[in-house]
Amino acid sequence: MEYKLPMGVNINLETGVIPGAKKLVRRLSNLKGYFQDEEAYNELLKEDPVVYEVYAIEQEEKDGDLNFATTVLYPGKVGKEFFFTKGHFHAKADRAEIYYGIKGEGGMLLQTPEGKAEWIEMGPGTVVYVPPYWAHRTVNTGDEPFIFLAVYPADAGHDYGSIAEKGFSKLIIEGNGEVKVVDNPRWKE
Ligand code: S6P
Ligand code: ZN
Repeated sequence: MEYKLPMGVNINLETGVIPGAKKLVRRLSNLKGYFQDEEAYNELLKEDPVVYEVYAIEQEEKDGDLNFATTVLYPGKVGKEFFFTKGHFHAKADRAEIYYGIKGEGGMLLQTPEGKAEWIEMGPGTVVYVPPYWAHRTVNTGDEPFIFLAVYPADAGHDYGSIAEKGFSKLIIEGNGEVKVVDNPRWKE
């Protein structure tokens, strides 16, 4: 038996950076078609801001192993919609996940394949359990970077297709200075 070696790393709790992790950057141009307000999207595209960064330590896609990653989700809005991550089901749809809030304010939007949605507010110290089969997207509802850790099975994979095409049945928007969860007018079952 060849044993893998254990390791410990320190997450920078101010920046979200994990030393030695693989870094992924998602700019607004990588989120074409995701936001409701196309005019606001095209206007902001001139600057093409970074919407989020992911620092991931990933293992081979094997049953029983674990990956972990931090996400730094920047504050901002496209029209009234707060900045968010793409959102995905797991390719192996029955794989669950744990999130842990590190810094900033936001929340998680979850959805079953039938379109039943749930919104869970997150701040530093919040643990969110993502059950098997639920798609998940995080949203920054604050005015500083929203940073969190995710721990997920190494063989979970990502299935972005259906969210890219249909979105979530709910939108997280700003209205009168408050965070509102509203129906997505474009949602079709
Ligand atoms: C992976 C986990 C997170 C996200 C990250 C970016 O299963 O849920 O690390 O990958 O927050 O979101 P997305 O939807 O672009 O992968
Ligand atoms: Zn996931």
